[in-house]
Amino acid sequence: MMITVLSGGIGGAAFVRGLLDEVGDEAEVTVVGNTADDLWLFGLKVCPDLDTLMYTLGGGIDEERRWGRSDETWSVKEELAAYGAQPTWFGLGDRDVATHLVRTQMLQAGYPLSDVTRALCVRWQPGVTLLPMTDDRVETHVVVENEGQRRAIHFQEYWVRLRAAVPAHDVVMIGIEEAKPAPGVIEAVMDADVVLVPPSNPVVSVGPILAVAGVSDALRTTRAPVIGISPIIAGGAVRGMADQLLTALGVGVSAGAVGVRYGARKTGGVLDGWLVDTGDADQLGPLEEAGLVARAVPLYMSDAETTRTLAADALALAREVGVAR
Ligand code: FO1
Repeated sequence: MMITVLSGGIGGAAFVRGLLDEVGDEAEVTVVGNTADDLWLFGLKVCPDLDTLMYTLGGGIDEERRWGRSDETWSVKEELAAYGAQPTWFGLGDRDVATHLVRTQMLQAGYPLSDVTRALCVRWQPGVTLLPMTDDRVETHVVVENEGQRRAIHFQEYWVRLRAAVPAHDVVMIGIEEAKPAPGVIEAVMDADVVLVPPSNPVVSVGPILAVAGVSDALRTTRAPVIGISPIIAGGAVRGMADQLLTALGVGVSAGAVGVRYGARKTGGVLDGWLVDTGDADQLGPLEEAGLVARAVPLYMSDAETTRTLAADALALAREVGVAR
């Protein structure tokens, strides 16, 4: 069985780990990773969501932070700060810098990001095929207001330096119009038996993937059932800043509103099914009215067992929808 997952960083990586526990070697899993979080820092290309996926699935992640490397040290960061080098707000770990050095060296030698990602995964053996959504440069910037002046700052500055503590007035994906899907991305959606949209941030993680040319059309036409999982539980984001960003886009911060925003394939959207938390069962009505097959199951991924059960629930809904279609 071929399963394709469209994923951001932390939440998506946790879900995929549970999915791999559930399917074992019964399925080939391809993960299309968001690259709009990426940034150039001190001449190095940092790909936070690809690295979070690679480290989490390859056993190198720091389990506390859920980003960056385990057993990390920060000498490079401290030395940069000693020089007064800006920015100082982004956590560059020494082990993590090695990943960015290898990636940057390969990019400068002319390799596309998809080749670089494949090369890095030779070491980490994540147990999935990890594809960047595109080999082209895309960067999410967030429009904030400062003393009456509106300006766009990189998503990482909004999240890491400002902790999303100021309102976002808009979210823009620089370069998305020119971005082409990376090799294998469209095929991964079209040839899948199941496509899953995990509880990643719908605005800055899944949104960019859907905005890459051809991806949403592939989701609308694939024979595979497409099942999504709400990143919002009881009106709040489980982690990160999805609430601020959904509000910026005028989307309600609820499992129902996010499901309706993705939309049902039968009405031009990208999903067949949508899982909400048991506590949000009141949202099932509007979701069904919007054409989605919606179910309420425990969504909170508190440990390996609950995450594996969530993955099993998503696959069960895929089977139910697959038969129905
Ligand atoms: N998140 C933080 O909250 N603080 C950091 O200093 C930080 C550094 C960092 C370095 C490498 C990397 O791959 C991820 C990093 N993240 C950090 C997470 C990053 O902001 C992610 O893009 C978000 O967590 C959204 O996925």
